[in-house]
Amino acid sequence: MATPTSLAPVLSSHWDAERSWTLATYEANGGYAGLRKALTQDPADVVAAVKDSGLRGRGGAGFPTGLKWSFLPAPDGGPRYLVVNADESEPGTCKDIPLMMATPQVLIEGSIITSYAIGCHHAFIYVRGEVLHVYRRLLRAVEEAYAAGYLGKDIMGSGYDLDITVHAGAGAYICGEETALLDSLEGRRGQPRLKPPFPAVAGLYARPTVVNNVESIASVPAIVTGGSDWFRSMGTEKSAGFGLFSLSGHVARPGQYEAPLGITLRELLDMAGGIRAGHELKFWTPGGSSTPLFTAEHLDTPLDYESVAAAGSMLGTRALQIFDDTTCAVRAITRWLEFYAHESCGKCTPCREGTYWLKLVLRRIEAGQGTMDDLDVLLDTCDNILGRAFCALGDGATSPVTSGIQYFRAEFEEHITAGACPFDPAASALFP
Ligand code: L3W
Repeated sequence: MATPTSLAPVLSSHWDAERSWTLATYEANGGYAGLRKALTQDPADVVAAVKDSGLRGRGGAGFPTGLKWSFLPAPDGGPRYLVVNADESEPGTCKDIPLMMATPQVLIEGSIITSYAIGCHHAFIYVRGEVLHVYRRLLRAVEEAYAAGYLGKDIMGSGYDLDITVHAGAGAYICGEETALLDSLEGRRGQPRLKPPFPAVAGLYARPTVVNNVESIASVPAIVTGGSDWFRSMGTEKSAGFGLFSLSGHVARPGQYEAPLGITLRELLDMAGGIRAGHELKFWTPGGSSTPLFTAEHLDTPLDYESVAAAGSMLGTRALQIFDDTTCAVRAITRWLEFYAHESCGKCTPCREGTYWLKLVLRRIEAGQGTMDDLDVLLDTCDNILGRAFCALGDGATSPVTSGIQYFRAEFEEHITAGACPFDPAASALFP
């Protein structure tokens, strides 16, 4: 874990401490000071502090966190819920899982503060099914928090009660979509629901529910202790604070880098030891494979929501997958579409059929058996998915295809005219 000199690490401050995941280490590093402070405040003031901080959802969409909390209707005596989306599955995204492994208590502290702020007495952490080690670590951390009086009845003598349930999914990308997650949590097949109503109004068991990403909730304790002005002093005016950037692929030191929003890939690469020795950057994803590709011309694009959008992509989950000049763009895009076609939940036709056909046509081109018309078929298929799919999965699947053809049309055409892939897969070593 590395951090630029301009920012003292916050979320990752003691990831390297011995047994960082224990409650004792967390408390020794200032853990639970935020909860202690929050419990002396009016819940509405905690909501206001998070709203003023400018924190935006770290799960991909960047929706203002405090604003989402304030959408909950006035209490009516019935239950309301917090559901933490820990279903990290977006290709390239690897920040929530390391965070939960290193410091699960910060997620629990953030969940308690958030629950207190929104008047919730039962919170859920929905964790991706494949990551059993994370599930076990969270279960143990929740047990420790109960034993220390941070969870259960009359938390720290405040009169406030909260239970947390950790739930493991069955391993489906679609369950990272907030309403599919809620269906899965209720015991149904995970498929997205029509919105509106948004979960804030009718979520888990049709009750008002806040669904937030792990990193968003883990940022809350620091905002409560440090204050909203401190948080706003980092990042940019509209993209405040810091975040975890996951660098993977052809980079000397892949990993998670905590940095203020607005940092550039060039600066992040300086921290990560640069591109693989002897090679040049070819293309990269700013926010996971669901976000349009960037190339070397975007090395100095500030990685904040506005600048990335202005340059034609999305900040998404800050999953920076880096590919050098040995990588076949067609192969990489085909691999991603194989993923989306496999993970499409099948509920809507544009996504179910569209991702399947994109995969088939891409495989054909990659194998040197495509025709020039296939490029039009790809773009036309994307056109019939984008904005027509039931949820963001379909839209996201089109991003690598349309941006890939935009930047690498000549490479697609070369596969067709040469009747073979011009790249040696062993040289890239990422997509054997
Ligand atoms: C109440 C309103 N609530 C919006 C809430 C809404 C949700 C949040 C954002 O997709 C993106 C997607 C992926 N009243 C509201 C309201 N809300 N209006 O605000 O909503 P939305 O629809 O903008 O986005 P989303 O459906 O949450 C998320 C992109 O993230 N992404 C995904 C990564 C995947 C993972 C993973 O691995 N699990 O994170 C990457 O880029 O493509 O565009 O809570 O309810 N009027």
